[in-house]
Amino acid sequence: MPVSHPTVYEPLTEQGAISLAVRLGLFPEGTPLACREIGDGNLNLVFRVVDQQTKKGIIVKQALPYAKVVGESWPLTLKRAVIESNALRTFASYVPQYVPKVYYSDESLAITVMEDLSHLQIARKGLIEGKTYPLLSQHIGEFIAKTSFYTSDFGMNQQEKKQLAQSFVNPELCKITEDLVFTDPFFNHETNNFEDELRDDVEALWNDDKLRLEVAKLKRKFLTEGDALIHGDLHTGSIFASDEETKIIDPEFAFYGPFGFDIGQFFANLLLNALSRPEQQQEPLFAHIDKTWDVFATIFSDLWRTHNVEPYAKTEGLLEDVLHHTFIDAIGFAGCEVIRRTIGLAHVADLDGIEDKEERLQAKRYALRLGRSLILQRETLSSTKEIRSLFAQTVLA
Ligand code: SR1
Ligand code: MG
Repeated sequence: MPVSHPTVYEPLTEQGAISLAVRLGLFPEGTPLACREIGDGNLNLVFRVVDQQTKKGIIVKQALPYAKVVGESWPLTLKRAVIESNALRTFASYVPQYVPKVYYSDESLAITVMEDLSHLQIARKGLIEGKTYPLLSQHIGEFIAKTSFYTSDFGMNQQEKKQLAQSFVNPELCKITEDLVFTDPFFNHETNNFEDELRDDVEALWNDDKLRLEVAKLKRKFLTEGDALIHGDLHTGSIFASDEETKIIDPEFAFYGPFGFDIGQFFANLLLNALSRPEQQQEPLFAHIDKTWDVFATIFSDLWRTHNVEPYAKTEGLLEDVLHHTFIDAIGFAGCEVIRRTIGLAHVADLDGIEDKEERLQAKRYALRLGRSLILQRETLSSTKEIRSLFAQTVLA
């Protein structure tokens, strides 16, 4: 019986995802297929279509016209699906080993069909279980260094860079970050979400003029600095990992943004996990922060010296200046992310999953203090190693 296929947008069903996989010829004819919707993120439908005999699968991801985490009252552009598939393809041209393969995309149906990564685990889940993923920071550092260098004015033709930047203009998704990361948590805003017991700590943040000024400076950077094509939402829930492999998923927030943003979000989510662990299990997370920065700075610097297209590249001090500002910004962005994941709209399971209420509240108080210190002291840190003492001071204060 012929199967009809929608050409105008409608949310897929599990059967619809199977039909699509068959139509695309992704499985040999007659393969017994099963499908389940497995999306547990804030925004999209994610279907896994599996060959019941070989257990091999594919992923069909579809954007919904609203934010799933809030409901239909928060409409959201479907264009993010095309941003995501184009970002995955662009990243794959530099670091194919760190992104899922894209098999197909359809802009009008807001669909991306891609490699099934279910042999890996979402890094946030694994970290919460106490895993350490020895290669995680090596891979993330390399991913950020290569994608940001090669899409920047230093690594590609500067006219082509502007065209690429144009194709990644992503105002609606950037606005989510502008609001949820850089604004709402620092004001008494209705999107905030925190326990009554934290009200005094939160109000202290809202009344902190010094902090407000620094967050405003960081927000301005996010709004205005188009250094490179960044992932835009590089938290540990956007990373699949095992002890050997790392894959970065979900770049629907991708746009031309500041070099330090992805690094900062990754740092923040490692720190949020550290806050959920007993002290003696925190070191691997700090070591990941050190390694991410070391790998990023080393690879970025090598590419700068060997592949730079900018006539000023060899000017004494320019690379150091770029790295210095990227570092400071990353620490500041990390502070904003730590705070918003604690009291803003979208939380993280690392903190919310702490079963004991008093321990959970304490971890969240520490998170607020840590976020504040990262933002206010970002220019005083000279290396990631100092994050350990900043963390210890916050927790002991
Ligand atoms: C309404 S979306 C909330 C959050 O989920 C995404 O993963 C981003 O982090 C966004 O800020
Ligand atoms: Mg996401």
